[in-house]
Amino acid sequence: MQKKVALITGVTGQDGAYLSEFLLKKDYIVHGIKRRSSLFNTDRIDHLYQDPHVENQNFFLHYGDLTDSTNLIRIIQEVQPDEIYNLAAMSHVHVSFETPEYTANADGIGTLRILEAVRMLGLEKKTRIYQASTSELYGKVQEVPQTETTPFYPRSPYAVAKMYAYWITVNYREAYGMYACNGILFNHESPIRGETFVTRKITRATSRIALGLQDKMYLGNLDAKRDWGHAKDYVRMMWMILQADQAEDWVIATGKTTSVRDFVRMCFAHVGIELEFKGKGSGEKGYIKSCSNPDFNLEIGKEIVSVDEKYYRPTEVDLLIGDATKAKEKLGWVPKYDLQNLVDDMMSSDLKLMQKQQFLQDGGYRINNYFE
Ligand code: NDP
Ligand code: GDR
Repeated sequence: MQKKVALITGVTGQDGAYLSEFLLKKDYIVHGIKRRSSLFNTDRIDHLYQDPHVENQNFFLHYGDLTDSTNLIRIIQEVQPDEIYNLAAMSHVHVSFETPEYTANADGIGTLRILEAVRMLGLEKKTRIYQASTSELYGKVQEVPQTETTPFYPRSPYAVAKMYAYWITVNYREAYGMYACNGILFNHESPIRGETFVTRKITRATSRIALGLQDKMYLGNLDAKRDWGHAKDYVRMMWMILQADQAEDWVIATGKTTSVRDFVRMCFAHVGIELEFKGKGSGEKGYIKSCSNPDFNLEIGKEIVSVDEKYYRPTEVDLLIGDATKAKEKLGWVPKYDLQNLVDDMMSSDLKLMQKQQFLQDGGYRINNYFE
């Protein structure tokens, strides 16, 4: 039987890396589009790299960019994919306020470029398309929990761009009979999550503080609540969405919500440190209440979490909690990880990473300690 061919945009990102692994295990031939960068940007997929000179390769990388339709048309024509996973995006909500036009181009029009390339090449009936839609579409709370029928109210240039992408995907499905779906995925994290998203920022900083490499961490809105799942569970769903009989849109979420403050508490609890928060708003601070781990030389009462208003967003999404009943009933969605497993996975990985950094630093090597 012929192997299925998948094309992944955003292959170097968190989801692109896990999805590549997942599809290769399913015996797919996987093609990924990566951006040209001045330094290597393939850390997350280096373990999948194959020497292009060997035979029977099943993982290929192509240079490209969602802002350039010429490369998309060329690559799609060459690859003739059975499935396209459009994961590429300027995916940072806060940064989208700084680069709104670029975000609209890559995240909004980029999706149109993919759909139109498939149509122009006459692949409408062959190629199935997954669009990485997001719980950010719900924005200002209209309904709790959020489902496939909850109205959208985007609150950032990122979310507005993704709203265009959502509807253009629906439109191409309805207009041209294409198999094109939106996965409305709620936040999903992992040990390879980008370092500037809040969960990874917290797991890295917690590990560094515990090891004595950093004094404290600065965060923005501690009251924001998110429905956090594990990226490994979510990429499996991307694939399941494209295997369904009918092209539809799906919410993928855990159904539980947690504040940023409580996420910080859980991370410190992982290393035996109990935190106490005092104060309100931008004056709120987190202090060490107790420490049961004799390996850490930390002072009880020390301030280790502060709020810095520079991390506040001009408009915020206060509360996300998803209802994935449709995916559970129709696709059999059963996540393997809960929030505690996610925290444990991220914390043990970052503790190891920071121990390595500590070792190098002790040996006189300069460590990048740029934190955003
Ligand atoms: P990442 O930020 O980790 O990865 C984004 C990927 O897109 C990277 O490979 C990046 O390349 C690439 N990229 C960015 N801009 C362009 C461009 N102009 N052309 C081509 N490639 C580009 O995101 P995630 O893996 O976390 O998310 C995957 C997708 O899912 C994104 O579309 C995101 O918006 C969406 N999403 C994510 C959720 C989450 O919680 N993770 C939830 C809901 C939706 P490079 O490595 O070079 O930067
Ligand atoms: P989000 O993720 O905006 O939900 O988008 P992020 O982790 O950036 O923020 C989550 C919440 O935490 C608050 N917050 C901070 N955020 C960051 N990044 N840094 C901080 O210091 C900080 N302090 C508090 C934020 O205000 C926010 O409320 C992610 C991305 O992956 C999107 O691409 C995706 O579409 C959505 O999840 C679902």
